[in-house]
Order: sequence, then structure tokens, then C-alpha cells
Amino acid sequence: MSDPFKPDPDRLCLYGSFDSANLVVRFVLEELGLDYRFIAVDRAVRANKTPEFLKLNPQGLLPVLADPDLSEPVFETAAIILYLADKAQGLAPPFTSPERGRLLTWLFYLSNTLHADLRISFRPERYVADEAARWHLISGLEGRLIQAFDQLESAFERSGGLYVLGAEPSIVDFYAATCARWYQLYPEPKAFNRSAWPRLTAMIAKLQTRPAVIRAREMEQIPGPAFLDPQRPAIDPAALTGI
Ligand SMILES: N[C@@H](CCC(=O)N[C@@H](CS)C(=O)NCC(=O)O)C(=O)O
Repeated sequence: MSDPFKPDPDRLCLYGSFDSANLVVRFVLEELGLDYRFIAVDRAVRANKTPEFLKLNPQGLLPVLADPDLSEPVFETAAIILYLADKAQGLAPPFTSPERGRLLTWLFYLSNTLHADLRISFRPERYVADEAARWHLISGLEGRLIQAFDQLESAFERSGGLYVLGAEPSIVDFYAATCARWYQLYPEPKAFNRSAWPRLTAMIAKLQTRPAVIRAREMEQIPGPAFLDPQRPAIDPAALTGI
């Protein structure tokens, strides 16, 4: 049988399922104007746990990016978006820039802290079997998520511009905005505290009007605004066979 996840020999391939972490990568690909193929991985039938997919990412997680220029696929959202920014020379200051440290700090903060805690809040049963104990985990996490947005807000305060690095958006802004999206939607709807996080609110409100963001969210079957008062995707199952 042919391998449904075989990478293209001459094109970037993004593997994902709608509104999963691949959404961040999609925003970045669209914003950078890179040509790529989206390969849908149907999590409902655990396609991400098949031997073919595990060859791409042994964790069985999305997203994965395959690039014919690389010896193996890249996984981990932060690694992929940093790779793309460097490849296309956009959305991240170069290695020699004084701003590079700031970009790395907040990129790794998002990946290791905010995104990691959000993932636990989405699927607490994977971490704690006991239901009563799970409640304690969830309420502890809620405090940590609020602290993470507080930290981000202070980074935006210090930036002197709308975005974390100042006047122009970077991969960090796309990642932070998508975390804000997921926070409001999963595991159940909740409000984004606009008065506690006014700079973040202004940033995500502006970012969601960018043509690349609108294109990407439409491709991911997401109606309405991407980041502020977002909606869950209206998934067309036919779209899961690949785009
Ligand atoms: N640290 C990983 C997390 C990726 C992740 O959690 N992906 C989710 C989708 S948002 C996934 O593939 N879940 C499938 C599963 O848990 O089986 C990254 O940043 O790429």
C-alpha cells in the first residue's frame, strides 16, 4: 500500500489537522508567502499514530514540516517556525541582530511554558487518572495560564511597539496569538481578560486582520476572527483527505 504521508520531493509539506498546533505554522507559512502542501492527518482515526506517520514524528504529534532541503522532517512548533523564519529571512531578526535574544526568549517561553501548560489543560486525563485530583490540577493550571499571559503582557509593555519586537510582527506574535485563541476555546469557552492584558489584546486584534491570517484560518475551516472572540473550526470531513 502506498504511504499517504510520503513527503513531496520538491515542496515543503506541512502535516496537520484543523486548529491543531499546525495552525501556528500555517500562519507563518502564509505570512512568509512560502509555497507548501498541506497534508491532512485525521486524528479522529488516529492517523497520527500509524507507522507511516510515526516515521515523520515518533511522538505521533502534529505539526510536522518536511522540506526536501533537509535530511529529516522537523517537529515541534517552535522549531518549525524558527526554521521557516530563518529559511525565508522574515518574521525573525537574523542571528547577528541585537533583537535575536528577545525573539529566542519569548519563543522558548511560549513553547516550554504557555503552550505546554495549555496542552495539559486540554487533556488533563492524560496526566492524572483520578478525577477528584484532576480538579486540583485544572485549577492550578488556570493560575499558571493567567501568570503566563501576565508575563507576555509585560514583554509587550517593554517592546515599545504593538508587537513583541516593536513595530513589525515576528513568529512570536503569531505563536502568542494562537495560544490566546486556544485559551479562549479549549477545553471550554472562556473570556480573554482584555483589561488585564490590553497590549496583548491590541496585538491579537490587529494581527487577525492581516490577509495571511485570514487566508490561513479559512484554510483551517475557522469561521470568524482568529484570535479575539474566536470560534472553533467548522470541519468538513471531506477536507481531511488532504489539500
Ligand atoms: N510540543 C508539541 C506539541 C504538539 C501537540 O500537542 N500536538 C497535538 C495537536 S495540537 C497533537 O498532535 N495531538 C495528538 C495526540 O496527542 O495524540 C509542539 O509544539 O509541536
